Amino acid sequence: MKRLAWAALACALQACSTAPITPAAGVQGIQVNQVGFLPGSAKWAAVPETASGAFSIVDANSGRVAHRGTLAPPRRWEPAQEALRLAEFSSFTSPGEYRVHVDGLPDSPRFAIAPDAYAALNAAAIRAYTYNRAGIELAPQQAGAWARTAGHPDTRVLVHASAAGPGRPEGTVISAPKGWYDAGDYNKYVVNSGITLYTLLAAYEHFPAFFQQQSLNIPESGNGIPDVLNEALWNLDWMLAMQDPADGGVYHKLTSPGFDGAVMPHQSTGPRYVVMKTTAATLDFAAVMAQASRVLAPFEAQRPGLAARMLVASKAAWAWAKAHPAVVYHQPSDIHTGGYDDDQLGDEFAWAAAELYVTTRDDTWLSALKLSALPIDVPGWPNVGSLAWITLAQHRLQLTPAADRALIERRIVELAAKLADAWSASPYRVALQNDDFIWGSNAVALNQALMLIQGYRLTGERRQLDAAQAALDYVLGRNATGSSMVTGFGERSPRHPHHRPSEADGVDAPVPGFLVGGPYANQGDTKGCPLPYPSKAPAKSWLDHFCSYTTNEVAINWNAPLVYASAALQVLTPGARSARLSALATR
Ligand SMILES: [Ca+2]
Ligand SMILES: [Ca+2]
Repeated sequence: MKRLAWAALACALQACSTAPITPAAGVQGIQVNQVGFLPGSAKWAAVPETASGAFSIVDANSGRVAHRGTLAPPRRWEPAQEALRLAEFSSFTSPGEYRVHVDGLPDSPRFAIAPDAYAALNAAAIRAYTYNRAGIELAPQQAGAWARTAGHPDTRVLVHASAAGPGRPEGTVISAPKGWYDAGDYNKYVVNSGITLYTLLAAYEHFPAFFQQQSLNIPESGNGIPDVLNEALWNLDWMLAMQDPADGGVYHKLTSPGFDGAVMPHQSTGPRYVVMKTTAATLDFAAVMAQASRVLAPFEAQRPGLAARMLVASKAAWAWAKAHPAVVYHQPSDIHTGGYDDDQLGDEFAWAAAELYVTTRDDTWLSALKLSALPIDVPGWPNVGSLAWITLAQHRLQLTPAADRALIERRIVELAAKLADAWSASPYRVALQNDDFIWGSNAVALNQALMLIQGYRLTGERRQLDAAQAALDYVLGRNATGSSMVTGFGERSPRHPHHRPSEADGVDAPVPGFLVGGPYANQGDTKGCPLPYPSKAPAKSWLDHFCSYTTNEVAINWNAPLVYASAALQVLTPGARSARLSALATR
């Protein structure tokens, strides 16, 4: 996600005018999660209001009717500016491949009911990070059609004037290899890495058994470290190099001066810079390194000394931030890439303190946390206070006596209840409201799921799990665009994401496993796009075209809650396969 307007740059390039367009739809079809459901999932579809009163679930291959139900009365869902009727079939649990049928309408896209319904989705959502790795060749045996040459070794990176210090004057050459391309561009940003790594590491910390049995066919597979952690390490290793060893401060980003055109990574060869140390980047670094030190401690044999080094790095970063508590990012005049500027830093201080506290069990950090004054809400890259709450709740049974465990549980449960209420009241059965259709709205839905799942893990209240399921349904096709929002998943899914490798690789299908940003009410890129949005309705403001960087870009922080939610629902949803993993999950 970028705050910069890069329409002019992205769409002045030839790439905007070439690709064929999947009609994005003024969809009047049946909307359903196109990946599908676990047998025990709550199951909903949405049907246009004109439909008759009955629906059926039909076998996708034979056409045989497998289940019959009655449509709920039509209700208007404001974000889509239309009325729909809901079809609930939660009681139907037979594994198979199905479509929703309503007389007079085309059948819905195909979906599955399967005990491992989200296993492939989860694997692909993690492998999307592998595809976005800097500094590595992707071999055909691992990357298939999307194999590519290495780009951006980042072993000779220049210290920008804004980042110069006594030990490293402007122009000093440093090495900061590996890391993930942040989004559809080829730059690497510490702030957005913060919430991204947090969410991936939390997924592992909360559901270790699920990830321990997963093999992703990535370059490190089989090395004794679960692959989700191997993938996280690719970016953690880069981040360690973003800290100035002289003072503990952390550079805000590693970037080209401007955005590249639609080229492959190895074709982007200009100079790269580390730019400006900031308080936000340094605190996000401190938080993630304290968390990673804890999560990676069991893998001392594979990475000797790493966990200890991360904790030292975290404390050094904290010390720099305390001494420089309000250094906000200001874009230098010769740098034009993403800003990720954030001038509200209380949440970053709290999150870093929480991770240091849980990892060290030292009450000094608990005092620094100022817990009673810390708000809780649906998180996003500039709004990370909730990550502190999640970590404290996860470790609530091991905290020191000074911690207010009741407060920690209450705050999580209050937010989850509020979100579940919004889901219950929604005519469309999603927690999203009209003003949630911001840049990256699909990740808003999934971060709502993240918080609902935390509530469910504390209360066991089924409606909190079902509301989280609804958020996953939403990004997988039960939405007003009628399309899945994850590349490669669903009969209708994004074909032209704002993702340079997908645009430039000559492969018809986009790189799979990426969540696109999704509907954005402001439709901020219309000037650069050769075709109009299908509707003014907030929930339909999505364009499956490379030009639409505000609705069809990919980003590491958006995929992370997809990884979390798909794993959590696979593990926590009552049912045969999940029960075993649920018993093994840390509660
Ligand atoms: Ca903030
Ligand atoms: Ca392509």
